[in-house]
Amino acid sequence: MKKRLFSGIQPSGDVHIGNYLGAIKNWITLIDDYDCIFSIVDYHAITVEYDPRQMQKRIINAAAVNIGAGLDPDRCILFVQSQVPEHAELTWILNTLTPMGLLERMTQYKDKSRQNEKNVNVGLFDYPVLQTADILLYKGGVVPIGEDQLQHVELSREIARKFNMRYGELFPEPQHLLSDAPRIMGLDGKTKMSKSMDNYISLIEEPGTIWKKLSRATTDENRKRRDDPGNPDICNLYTLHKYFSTETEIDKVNRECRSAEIGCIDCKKILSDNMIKVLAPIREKSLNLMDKPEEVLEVLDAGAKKCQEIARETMGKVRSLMGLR
Ligand code: AQP
Repeated sequence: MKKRLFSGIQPSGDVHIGNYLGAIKNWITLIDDYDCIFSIVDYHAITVEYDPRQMQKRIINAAAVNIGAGLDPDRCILFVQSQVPEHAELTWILNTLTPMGLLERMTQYKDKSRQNEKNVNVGLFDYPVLQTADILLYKGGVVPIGEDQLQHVELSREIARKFNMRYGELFPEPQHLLSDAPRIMGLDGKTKMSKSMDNYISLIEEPGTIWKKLSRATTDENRKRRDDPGNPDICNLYTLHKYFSTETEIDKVNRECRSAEIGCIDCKKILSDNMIKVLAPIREKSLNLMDKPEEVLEVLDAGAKKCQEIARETMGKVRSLMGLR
C-alpha cells in the first residue's frame, strides 16, 4: 500500500511559477511513490474578497493549468474541495480541539489580515483548521508544500495528535515535504511570489509579457551602472536561472555578471528566452484545456466522487469515536 499524500492549490488567481516550482512540479514526480490526492481548495479562496462570477472560471483554469503542467489525472485524484462537504464538517469538529492562541500565531493569518484590513473574517482565522481537515479527511500522511505553508502543516500535526489522544487513534500526523524551490520570491525580489500580489509570472503568461515583466524585475540593487560588477548571490533573477537555464548558462551568467561582462538586461534576456521555452508546452496544453471546460469538469467530478466516498468513511469513524450519531 502506498502512503496517502494530500495537497491543494487555491483558485485565487493565476497559477504562477512560484506555485509550479514550489509545489506542482514536485506533485508530478511524487505521483509515482504516493497515493496522491490534489484539491482545488475553493473554500480557502473565499476567505478573502473575490468576485463570485469569476470563481468557476478560476477553478477550471487552476485545474487546467495543473493538468497542463503535467499532473496526470489518470494517476492521481484531482477534485474541488467544496464538492465534498465533509471538509467543512470535520473543520467544525477540529475547531473544538484547536486553541485560539495557536491560530493567533499563524504568520499567514497576520499577513493576510494586514492585506485585507476591511475583511478580517473568522474564515481567514480558521484557514489552518480547514487545511488540517483537508489533509486528515483523507488520512494524508505526506503534504508537499512551499515553505509558506510549513507552520500550517506543523499545526495539523498538533491537531491530529490531540484528536487521537482524546478520542482514539485515527489520524496520521502529517509530514511536510518541501521541493528544491521552497520559496520563490516575487519580481520585486522582496516578497514571496503570490497570486494576490502584482509580483508574479503566470504559467500561461504570453511570451511578450514574460519579457516585459522580467525586464522590469529587481536584480542586485547595489549594481547601479552597467559597468559595476554584480553579485548573483543576492539577485533574485539569478535564482530563477537555476530553474530555467542550463548548467552552462548558469555558470556563464554567474561569471560574467561578477566581472561586468554582461549587464542585467543581458542576464534577463537569457532568462526570458529560457523561461518562454520551458513554459511554452505548459501554456499550450493549459490553454487548450481551458477551451474545453467540460473535459476539465469531467475530471473534477470523477475526482470528487472518489473523495466523497473516502470522506464519508472517515467521518463515520470520527462520529463513532466521538459518540455522535
Ligand atoms: N512563492 C512561492 N514559492 C514556493 N511555493 C509557493 N507556493 C505558493 N507560493 C509559493 C506553494 O504553492 C502551493 C499552492 O499555494 P496556494 O494556492 O494554496 O496559496 P498560497 O500559498 O497562499 O499561494 P499564493 O500564490 O501566495 O496565493 P494567494 O496570493 O492567493 O495567497 C502551496 O503548497 C504553496 O506553499
